Amino acid sequence: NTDLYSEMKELVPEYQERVKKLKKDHANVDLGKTTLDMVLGGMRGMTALVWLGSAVDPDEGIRFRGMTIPECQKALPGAFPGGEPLPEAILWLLLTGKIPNKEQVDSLSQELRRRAKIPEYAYKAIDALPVSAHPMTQFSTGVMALQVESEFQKAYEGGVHKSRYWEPTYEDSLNLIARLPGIAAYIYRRIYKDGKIIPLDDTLDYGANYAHMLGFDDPEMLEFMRLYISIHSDHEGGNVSSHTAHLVGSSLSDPYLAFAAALNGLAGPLHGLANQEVLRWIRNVVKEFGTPNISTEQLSDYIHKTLNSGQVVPGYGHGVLRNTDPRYTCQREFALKHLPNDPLFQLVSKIKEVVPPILTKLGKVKSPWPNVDAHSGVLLNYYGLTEENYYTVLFGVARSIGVGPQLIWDRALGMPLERPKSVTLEKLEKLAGAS
Ligand code: NMX
Ligand code: MLT
Repeated sequence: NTDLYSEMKELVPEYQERVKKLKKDHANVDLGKTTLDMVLGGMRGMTALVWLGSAVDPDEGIRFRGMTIPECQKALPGAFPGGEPLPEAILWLLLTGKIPNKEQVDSLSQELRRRAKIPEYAYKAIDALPVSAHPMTQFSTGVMALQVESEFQKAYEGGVHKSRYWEPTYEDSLNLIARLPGIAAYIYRRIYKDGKIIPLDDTLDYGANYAHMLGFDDPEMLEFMRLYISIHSDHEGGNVSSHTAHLVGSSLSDPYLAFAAALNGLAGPLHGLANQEVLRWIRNVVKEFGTPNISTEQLSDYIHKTLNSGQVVPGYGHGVLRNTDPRYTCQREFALKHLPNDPLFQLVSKIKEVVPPILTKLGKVKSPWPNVDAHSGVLLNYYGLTEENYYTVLFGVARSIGVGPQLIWDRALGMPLERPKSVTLEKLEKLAGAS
């Protein structure tokens, strides 16, 4: 099939059968116990979700449908031979589990462009906010405005049978993914440029078009955007944004409502906002010493100053990873290839040498290594996207490519309302024998 929907139509019954069999024959398989530590510790290590698109190994990092980032870079079609994977290819892979060919990816590119029309009132909803509103607030508002056109909501009101929920969910998810770059670019141009919309270019792929609508046309920047969107798309199901989308979607809220909620989680500094915080932190280092070319001692002093004032070092540590994030590594490789002499890139490399031993010495940080956010800012800055408050919007556009497919599968597989049990503190003390 060159068409994604036809591919899904074939896959859905097969997956439904697999889930039915699991539930029928293996319902009581033990997936590990729940400890008090997990309940008080943000559910770390508790297996509680199924997520089809990707999984994170603590040491090795992300695999998209079983494939590492270097494997994706090799196997997935790019804009040109040897180019970075196209976000459309990642979308196809995450949704179907299959590696698309160039024809399939091109047809999906075209489909996304066809779906990209943004209603006028979505711009107006954003315009109702002051320009000073944080870009993520404007983004979440824009997504809420897009919800007016939800196919799922219409179908539900029209009494659609539950076996067909996935179909309007597919429509909404694809429309949402298609429209996000336009909404996101409008916000950028409204806040930082002349406010004029740059129309979609019918010859460009998804990542390149987003860069183009922001106002960037340097082929290297277009290539970085393809890589950026691909690697930020998915990070299994338990991260705050993905989990939020799944949770909200489980009440049969449509994909727009679920994704707006996900964005509000992504906007937190311990999650997606960290990329903004990283560049701000790096700029503050440069401001403090008057140059990016600083000694290890100076950097070490600055890190201690951050820690002593009760703040985290942004871009370091992770809830699951216990090693350098491969998303950091592939951005580093991109930088080594395209901007090896950039002073801020060199500072980022130095930070990677100095931060981990200091965090390790604290004795409580489970992973002292850099995560994805430690690197993206200096690359964006190099290509002229210097406004760090905007960075989480880019992350948000990318995350729709991971969240959308799972919402489709949630509905196709009849995933139920998510409703875990909570306990009171008194009950917890009683269960622990501490009262
Ligand atoms: N700088 C200073 N302290 C840290 C850091 C860090 N980078 N990372 C963890 N810690 C502290 C953490 O605050 C906690 O302290 P306390 O017990 O006093 O509350 C202690 O170490 C144990 O935390 P962990 O179990 O290692 O980490 P946890 O799983 O709770 O949190 C993060 C994970 C990512 C929230 C945490 O590492 C962090 O705050 N990192 C900096 C912010 C960041 O880069 N976030 C982006 C994550 C990736 N993303 O895009 O979402
Ligand atoms: C993500 O990409 O969502 C972050 O690395 C956070 C996480 O996985 O918890």
